[in-house]
Amino acid sequence: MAEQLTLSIIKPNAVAKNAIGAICGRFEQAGLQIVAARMLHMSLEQASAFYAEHQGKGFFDELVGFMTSGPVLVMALQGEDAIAKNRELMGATNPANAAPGTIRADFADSFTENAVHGSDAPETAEREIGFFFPDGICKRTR
Ligand code: RTP
Ligand code: MG
Repeated sequence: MAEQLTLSIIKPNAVAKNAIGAICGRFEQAGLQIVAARMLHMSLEQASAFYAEHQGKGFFDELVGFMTSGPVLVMALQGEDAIAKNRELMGATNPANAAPGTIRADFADSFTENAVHGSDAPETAEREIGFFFPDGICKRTR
């Protein structure tokens, strides 16, 4: 598998419970490098644009309301097979189904407040990284 980039978001509930360090530690221990990071409190416009693929779905308003409820930490992660590796570390979307030891099993509060976001494909990762880091990232070469 090749070196990849993926976008990670530590969501407002995980930031509020002071879990940034614990979650970033899991990424680093798994060999993912943080190559961009930005803390921000998203506007309704930003969150709606970021989640445009989910517009019209039943959970959209709740999702956007939650994602704008407090600050988030947005990161680009780099590593071997980074997209799948990150999603494995995250666990299932619904924390009730998340395997023990995954980030969502340990830090999620509900289906909506599930602690983290991770890109689901290379094209999505490229769009999502460009969305939050339009000026580029510090991609590692060593
Ligand atoms: P994410 O995009 O956050 O990494 O998570 P995902 O791919 O596993 O889930 P996705 O289907 O893309 O949904 C995006 C986020 O919307 C919320 N959600 N709530 N209550 C519900 O039925 C429901 N379904 C989705 C979650 O916060 C999910 O991560
Ligand atoms: Mg998704």
